[in-house]
Amino acid sequence: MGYEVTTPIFYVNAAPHLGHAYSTIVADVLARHHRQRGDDVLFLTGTDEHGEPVANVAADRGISPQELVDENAPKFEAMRGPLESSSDFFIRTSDPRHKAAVQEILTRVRENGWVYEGEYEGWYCPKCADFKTESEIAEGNTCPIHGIPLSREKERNWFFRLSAFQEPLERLYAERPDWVVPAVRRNEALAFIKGGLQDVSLSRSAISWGVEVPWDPEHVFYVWWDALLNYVTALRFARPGEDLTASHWPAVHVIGKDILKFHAIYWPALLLAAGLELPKRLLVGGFLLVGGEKMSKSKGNVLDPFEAVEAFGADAVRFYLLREVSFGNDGSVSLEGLRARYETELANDLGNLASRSLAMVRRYRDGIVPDVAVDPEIAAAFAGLPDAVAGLLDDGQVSQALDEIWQRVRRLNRYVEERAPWTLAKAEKPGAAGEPGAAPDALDVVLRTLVEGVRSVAVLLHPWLPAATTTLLDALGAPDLDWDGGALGARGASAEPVGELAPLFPKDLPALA
Ligand code: ME8
Repeated sequence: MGYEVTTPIFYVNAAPHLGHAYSTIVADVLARHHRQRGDDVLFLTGTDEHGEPVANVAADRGISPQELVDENAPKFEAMRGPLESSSDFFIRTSDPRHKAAVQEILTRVRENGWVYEGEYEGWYCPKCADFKTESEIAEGNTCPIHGIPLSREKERNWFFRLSAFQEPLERLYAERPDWVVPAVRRNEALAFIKGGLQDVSLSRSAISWGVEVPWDPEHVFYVWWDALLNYVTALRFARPGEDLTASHWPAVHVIGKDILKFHAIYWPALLLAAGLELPKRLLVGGFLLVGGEKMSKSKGNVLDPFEAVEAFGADAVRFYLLREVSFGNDGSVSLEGLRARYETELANDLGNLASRSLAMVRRYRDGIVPDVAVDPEIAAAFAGLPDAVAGLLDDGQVSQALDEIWQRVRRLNRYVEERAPWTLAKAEKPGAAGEPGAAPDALDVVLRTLVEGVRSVAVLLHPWLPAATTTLLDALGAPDLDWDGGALGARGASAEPVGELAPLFPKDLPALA
């Protein structure tokens, strides 16, 4: 089955920070999980290269906007490797193929009767590239997101009849109550719709850096329309020689709460106007905070994803962000917090569990995992786990899904302490294995349960910890990532001994600056 998952496409007038990395990681978790389910995944990310801010920065620097975006887009593309992101395609909105598709789709929207010419006057934030409605204007006529003064702008424009979609959008929200998650964001979008929708500009004539309006070349399309359309235009050229529209649209979108209005209101209206299907889901994340404020370049409080990965590794950064900032909520992040979770959860809870389990099988059974059934108590604790995690992921509960698995990691740690296999080993008489009522059976069960438990959580944790789980599964001689195979007990006996395992999360971390 085709599955498309997207990140927001990033503005290129700033360098990437951990806030940008967050949505990439969430989308990557979903992409990897769906590959494990056997879906044909298209994980799409990219850069949003048009609009006034880019044109302004380029003018300040005395270079062309195209030169500026060519210089900056690779900085976002470069996050892929360090973050272990498995994105399949990186779209850039200055790509001529994207521009041609935008022109074609918006021409169709006009032919369908949803576009007219008029004059617009309103309060405009150049950083949001957005006119603000009355309810969105902060004190002193400033932008509620950027805190900068809004400017009064007036221009002849092409308009999109957003007001005509009031009723269809209300119906969408009534019929698909979980179309936007979490519910707090759904309610926010619905309240905005119920407050009354006004028509919005489709084009701008004050700038020329954008996608030309084909029927009026003095104008370019307003950057948000061009940007939103990336999610469908990319399907035409992401895979050479194929058009993935029929197989992969509609997509699941991962976004931040600051761009809710565009995705939850403008985007479905535009798709309806173009006669296209609506997205499957909008998964809306909160903000990463530093010192109680949104991490952002303008606040000067950004953490560099490349530095964080350099110090702790991609797995740890991915894990930390999703564990610390429950997806959907805001949460504070810091390198100290990252180090703490690295040491307690990754190195101790998971790393130690894996090392000890493999080491004990090697020591007590020459690496051969005993061919016995897993302990029924642990089997009960793991029952239904792959389906439960998949269900949470489908609902956008990416942090809760991780927590479900982590509770099992903790359960296995308690199991080691409860059964104390080292004591069972001492009680074992040489050659006693298999004798009725003898101790070896107990040790066999514990070892088999631990190894199979570690394998099960490794398969299920793969979307969050791709590198460590690959190492671990290789050491177990069980590299298969098939999601259903993540069920406890899904793997039978093997004649091959387990391999050696170097520490998954070494404790010799560099000192923090
Ligand atoms: O909004 N915490 O681009 P962008 C969490 N081009 N997420 C954060 C964050 C933080 N501190 N800072 C930024 C745009 N983000 C548009 C999108 S989509 C068709 C066009 C998230 O580069 C932010 O919420 O300003 C947004 O979802 C994403 O990074 C891109 O931000």
